[in-house]
Amino acid sequence: MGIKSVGITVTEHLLRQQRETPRATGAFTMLFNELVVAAKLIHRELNKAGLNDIYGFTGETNVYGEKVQKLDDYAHRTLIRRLTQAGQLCAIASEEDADVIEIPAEVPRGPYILLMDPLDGSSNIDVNVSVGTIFSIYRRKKETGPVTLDEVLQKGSQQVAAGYFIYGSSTMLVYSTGQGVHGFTLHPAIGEFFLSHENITMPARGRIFSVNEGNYCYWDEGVRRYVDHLKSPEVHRGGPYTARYIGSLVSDFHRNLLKGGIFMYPADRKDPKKPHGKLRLLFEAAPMAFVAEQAGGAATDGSRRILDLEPETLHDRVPLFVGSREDVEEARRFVSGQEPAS
Ligand code: P6P
Repeated sequence: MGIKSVGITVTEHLLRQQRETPRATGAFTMLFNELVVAAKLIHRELNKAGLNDIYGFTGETNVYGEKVQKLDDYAHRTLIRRLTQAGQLCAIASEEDADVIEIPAEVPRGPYILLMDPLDGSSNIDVNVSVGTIFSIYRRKKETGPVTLDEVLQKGSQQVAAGYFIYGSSTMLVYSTGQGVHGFTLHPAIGEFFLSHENITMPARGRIFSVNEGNYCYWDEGVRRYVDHLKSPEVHRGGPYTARYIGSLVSDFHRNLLKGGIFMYPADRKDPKKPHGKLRLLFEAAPMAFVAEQAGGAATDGSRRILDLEPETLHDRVPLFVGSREDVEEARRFVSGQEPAS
């Protein structure tokens, strides 16, 4: 993209990328524009959440047995409604639904599959902490016919696009289609996302680590030694890293994307039903890994590259170490036991 493009809208940005993509039909641009509309609607509801009865719970529980926040449900339904009418999808999978949502045959369909976490970090809504929508877009493997589960269970390296909306002090979109990572900020009075962070690159090494140390006693030895290392006075001769943990993946990831550092959700022995940690491969780890790598960072499960992992089920959980590539590599050495005990 030649001329300095800070300040263009996300639609203009998409159209420029479309013009530079051989055989592009505009289907992806149409799909993405509906994703943006859905995010604007979610932004609006979130910003008045304290003023109507949209706080709190629906009384239902999701596939993970977690209580469903009313705003979770609103975000889920809004995304499905808007993305379905885009006419470019053949299937949607949501962290909030146990099974793949197939687009009805009578609705215009397309070659894309959307995977989403409609409102990640929603347990923070009632205490006014930033939350986000995480999305991942794949192309189906077959040309026609009903979508099969194996078409949805693709490796993260097959993503056509991935990114997130973060509803914070401002609402931002950060996304990549494999041509770098770009950030757009919503101008609420105009209702447009304007390019504000072109070609985001993550520092090779940071000085921030993000992890829930409340799980320390449940971690494996290598993870404990790594976190102890980051807190020790001599680490990298610069003294201890800074601890920053919001408890909202999109917020913790976004800060580290811009400033450098590492986010971890290691496997832990806290819940025998979740031996691989809490985060979901398809709905959280893979899209964040795609963005991180496109920004020059890295993402592993402690040893393997996240984008190489073959999903076995729609709701696979996976340990996640994501952020500055030198930090992620150092974590891998500790977790694998290659780093000598100090
Ligand atoms: P914990 C939010 O529920 C979430 O899925 C991520 O956004 C966040 O990083 C993580 O869980 C926080 O989990 O166990 O530290 O509260």
